[in-house]
Amino acid sequence: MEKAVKDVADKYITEEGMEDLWNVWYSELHQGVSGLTLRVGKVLESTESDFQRIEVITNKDFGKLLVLYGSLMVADNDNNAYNEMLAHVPLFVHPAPRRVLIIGGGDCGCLTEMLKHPEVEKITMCEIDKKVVDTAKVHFPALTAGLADKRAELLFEDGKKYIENTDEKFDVIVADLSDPVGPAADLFQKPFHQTVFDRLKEDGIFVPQTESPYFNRKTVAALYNNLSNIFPIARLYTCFMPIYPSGYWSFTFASKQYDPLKDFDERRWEEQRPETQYYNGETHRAAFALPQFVKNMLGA
Ligand code: SPD
Repeated sequence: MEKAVKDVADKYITEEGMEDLWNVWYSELHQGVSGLTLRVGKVLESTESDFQRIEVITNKDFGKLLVLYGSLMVADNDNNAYNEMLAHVPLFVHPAPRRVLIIGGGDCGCLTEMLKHPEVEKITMCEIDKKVVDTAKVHFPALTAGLADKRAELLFEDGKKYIENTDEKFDVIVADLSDPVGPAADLFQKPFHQTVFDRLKEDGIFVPQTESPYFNRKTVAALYNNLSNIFPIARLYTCFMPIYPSGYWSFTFASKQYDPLKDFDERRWEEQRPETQYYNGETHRAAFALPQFVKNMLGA
């Protein structure tokens, strides 16, 4: 008998270091050369809708994460900045935001945030992909809580068709979109923005998410340029979102009358103080202070 075999002959046989070999990583590349990597705890969903792949995974730092077409959308521990800045910035500037439209918004986080405003009488959310909302209801109940509010109307249809065909006029419209790819791409184009302008009341405000000022420079600049050509007031603002490319994200405040700083109703915010994690009077103002490289990019 060889010596190695003799040594283990009467021992309990086990292989050290194989107790837990789960070593699954989520990796999202930005333009193929750099990106964000997360160690996956569990894969809770992996499916496809008529429009896109849908995944829900878990990670120790971020909790549950929703991934659409391989791109991180929301996480338990990283959604507040995006949803709150998209929701509260226009709603604390408009003096009477009664009628609101959300284009997209499938995880419902923005809807739930906007419903914290008592002035809001009705919010229509027009989302093309019912499966995203159904998935969010199962895995992100805190984000979808607003669906139980009588003021929320949920439509499953193409936001572009909806806005082209509705006769309604809105005080505030937000575009809570994924990225300018696939079915959402039309919602980043100038003709859509012109239709949004036409569907706003005479003092209406439009806020779309406008991508990363670092990784999506051309897109950010083109969106800003288009919106500046349509709306009398267009101001870019930003927030910190670790799960999005570069962690630095932008929105554009496009408005017929109101200025996001001069007309910010800070007193109303002080009185109401909806429960938030990121938004407050200071972050509202600070979000419009832009680094020089972003100003240069916008020609602002
Ligand atoms: N690349 C990810 C960009 C996501 C921006 N919008 C997310 C919408 C979540 N409601």
